[in-house]
Amino acid sequence: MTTPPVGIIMGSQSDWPTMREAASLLEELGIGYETRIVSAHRTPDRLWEYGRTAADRGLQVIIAGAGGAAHLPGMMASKTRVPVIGVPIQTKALSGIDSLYSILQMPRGYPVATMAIGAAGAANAALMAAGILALQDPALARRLDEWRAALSASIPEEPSND
Ligand code: RP5
Repeated sequence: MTTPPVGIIMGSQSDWPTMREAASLLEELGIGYETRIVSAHRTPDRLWEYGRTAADRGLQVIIAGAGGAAHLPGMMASKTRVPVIGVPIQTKALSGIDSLYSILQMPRGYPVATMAIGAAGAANAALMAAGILALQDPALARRLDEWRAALSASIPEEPSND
């Protein structure tokens, strides 16, 4: 089976309602992806194996969502040179601030491109991945430009009372 360009990984099944936002935007833009549950704490061997093989398998971008002590994106970045985009999942206890800080504050040398907390962050992760892939893919670049133009055109010039 050929490897799609994007890997969407998440720490738990409970992250999927958020990470689905990334998956559906990739679909809208015609970008192939795979999905895996990979937990830094509960399945560390799976994390290591995914990171160890990511570049050789042909993955070009990894979108990693995790919540709470959200070590998945950073640990994945430590294991592969494939760019990692981190999505902080909104949490009940601390509203996702815990996830955000866990993902954002990487030490020099192992970056994670950190998105906003929650669904908007997951959607933007897909758009960020699309922008990276579009650098080498003119057809995707056109689709992404069209998507952006359509969003822009959907914003009314004046507020409505309805
Ligand atoms: C993290 O712990 C996951 O990314 C998830 O956001 C959080 C809670 O996981 P569950 O207890 O819902 O499985 O590893």
